[in-house]
Amino acid sequence: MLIGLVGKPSSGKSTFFKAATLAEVEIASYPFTTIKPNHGVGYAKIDCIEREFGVKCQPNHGFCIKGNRFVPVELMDVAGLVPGASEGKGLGNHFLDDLRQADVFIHIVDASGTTDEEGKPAMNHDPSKDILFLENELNRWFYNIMAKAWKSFVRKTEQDEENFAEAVAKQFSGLKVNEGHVKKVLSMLRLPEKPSNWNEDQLFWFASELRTESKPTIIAANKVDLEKAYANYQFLKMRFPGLIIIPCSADSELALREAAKKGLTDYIPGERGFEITGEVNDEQREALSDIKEAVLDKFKEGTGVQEILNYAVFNFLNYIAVFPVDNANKLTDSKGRILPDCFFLPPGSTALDFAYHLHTDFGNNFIRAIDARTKKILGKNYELKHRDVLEIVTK
Ligand SMILES: Nc1nc2c(ncn2[C@@H]2O[C@H](COP(=O)(O)OP(=O)(O)OP(=O)(O)O)[C@@H](O)[C@H]2O)c(=O)[nH]1
Ligand SMILES: [Mg+2]
Repeated sequence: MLIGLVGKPSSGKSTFFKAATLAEVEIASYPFTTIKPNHGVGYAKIDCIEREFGVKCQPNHGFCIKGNRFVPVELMDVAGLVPGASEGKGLGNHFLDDLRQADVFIHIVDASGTTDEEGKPAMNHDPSKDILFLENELNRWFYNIMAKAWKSFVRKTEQDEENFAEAVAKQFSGLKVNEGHVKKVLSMLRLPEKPSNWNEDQLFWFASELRTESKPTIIAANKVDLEKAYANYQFLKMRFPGLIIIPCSADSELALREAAKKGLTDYIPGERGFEITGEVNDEQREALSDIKEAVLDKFKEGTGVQEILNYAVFNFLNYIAVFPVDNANKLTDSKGRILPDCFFLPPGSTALDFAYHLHTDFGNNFIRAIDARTKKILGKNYELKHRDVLEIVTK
């Protein structure tokens, strides 16, 4: 699963990325700070099962704080996009190709209105313009990729009488488009039956809808700690009722996570409160108190960063988290560690899919799975549930 961060320059993509991953990346107030993409690991937050089972987990990847388990998800931060990027303006949109394999996008919007569409300082910039142009550039990027291959692809598909949805999914699998996406878009658009009869506009609609379907996009209304952002956030929600828009202050989340890492507070990502637990100077105390007042007390989503990541994983992608163990009674792996791993799988995955996810040999030699909660034996077709704990028994 790959989550891609997109947006205009200076909207706060790298700040969001750093807050989520704590990786060292460059952040600055001038446009095009990021040129080469940043890859990193962020975390979706779930209720750990350790309490239910009365044990203390020992995560191999990610971490667990007070029953909150943070499960790794891959994140990518790219260069900013400006209007006309698909025709080569700014840095163009070549770097978007790095995001072909993204399953979901987080569009970081500067909701404070203090930067223009190119990321330069401005006053009262209307952030709804950024949503419109960015969606358009993303769609053009998809369209350009599809248009290049389209004529010969359609000719061949029609000649060989191939199943169209299946053929599109195969041809554009590099964009992580699947048959389900194509079928949904076709039923929505009611385009002429023969794709060779589609005109350019019709192909553009098709490409745009396919982009929206295969890379659903959450809007992070960022910089809500700044003055005008709250009003702009409310306006965006009214202007785009069909979009998921979540208020966010990436900068606050970064400060909170860094303070917690230093042991200055007991902040848990995604929570709305914290206690000061270390030696802080007056300046630090004031900064923390400002964040509490301007962001945490004001928004039910807290700083929004964790809420947005969770929304992407669970609401958009409907992923389920599953814990593998080697011993269903002790909840340990072969080295005796308690609940060391937790993995995300797409909805509808089975016990056999899970076995293959763990290791090809597990899949090939699958005999049965054991549910650690009920100790029931499960067959290969058992459909996984969120927070299942399974032992896979192999030949
Ligand atoms: N007040 C405030 N400032 C923020 C927030 N997030 C980011 N910033 C500031 O916005 C500026 C741009 O942040 P970056 O994270 O570098 O933006 P970017 O989108 O990665 O920019 P490019 O790499 O140039 O595309 C920096 O000065 C950040 O400190 C926020 O939530 N609140
Ligand atoms: Mg950046």
